[in-house]
Amino acid sequence: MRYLFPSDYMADPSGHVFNNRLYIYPSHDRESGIPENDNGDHFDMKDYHVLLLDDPEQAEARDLGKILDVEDIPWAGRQLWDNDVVEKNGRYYLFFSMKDKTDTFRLGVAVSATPEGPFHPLPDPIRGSYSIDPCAFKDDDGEVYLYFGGLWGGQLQRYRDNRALENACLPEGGEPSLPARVVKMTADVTQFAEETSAVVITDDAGNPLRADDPHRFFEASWMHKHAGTYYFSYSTGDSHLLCYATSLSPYGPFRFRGELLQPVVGWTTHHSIVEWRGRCFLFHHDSVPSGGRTWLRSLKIAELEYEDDGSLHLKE
Ligand code: FUB
Repeated sequence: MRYLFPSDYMADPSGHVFNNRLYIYPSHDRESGIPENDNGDHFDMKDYHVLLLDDPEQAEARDLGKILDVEDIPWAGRQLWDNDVVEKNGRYYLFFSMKDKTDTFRLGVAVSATPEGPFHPLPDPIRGSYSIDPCAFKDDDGEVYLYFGGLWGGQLQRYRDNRALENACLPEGGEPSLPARVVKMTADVTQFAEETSAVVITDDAGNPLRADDPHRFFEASWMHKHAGTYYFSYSTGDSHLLCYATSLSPYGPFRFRGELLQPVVGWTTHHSIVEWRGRCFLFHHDSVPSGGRTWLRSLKIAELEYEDDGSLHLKE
């Protein structure tokens, strides 16, 4: 494991291979002076940069500069959190989470002709979108799916079955946990093509994970496909693990398979998994270089490997 970009604080790395190069789309952490609280107000980010790796062994990623600024987004309130990028028909679509002017998290789209941006935001958030942490996955047939959702500061507990609740409600103890959401996107990749559905994670017996299970979903969805199997990976939030679950369908249900990363320094843990040049890489973050300040995180890269049964773990 090594740090990828020591000269600035960045987090939530979404890695993608475009044109045989590895682009990383992180959140851009900064010191805003806002005190830490459970709403995550101290994560007060204002722009995105894109980083580039030409080679897996390159010591540090290169910063290609700013690709989107909160001031350019017409519906902006505050807090540019995790983002992700997908290519379709030669155009690049950046999905981002941000609070609107009513302090409600929504998902937005910005478009570019190149993976290096700049990205031009659409005037409104995606219709019917809510919560945070979009992950855009293009399947082999060209369909694009968006996975999203996050608890606590990510506001997922304010919704059930795509409807806003009068009062936010977190499941407790033995109740089924609150799942991430998945949705197919329209052909032009700018709107939901259907109602979003639950990303159900089950134990080996097929029972959905419970709210008190340390492996239940919290935030930071990621999807990748390997040998025909869909791998849904995610952060467990307050138990601070990165876990994964697998399915033969992009909609799941996903069977819990294991832990990918143990708790890191800093409250949040977040990641992406990318296959590149015959190898599999984990991009993630921790708060060691900032002395444990959870809102000032640094990017890391590690290598993963598959076993014959499709299980995935950090390479020794
Ligand atoms: O970076 C802000 C938030 O912290 C992300 O959206 C979460 O996944 C967590 O990493």
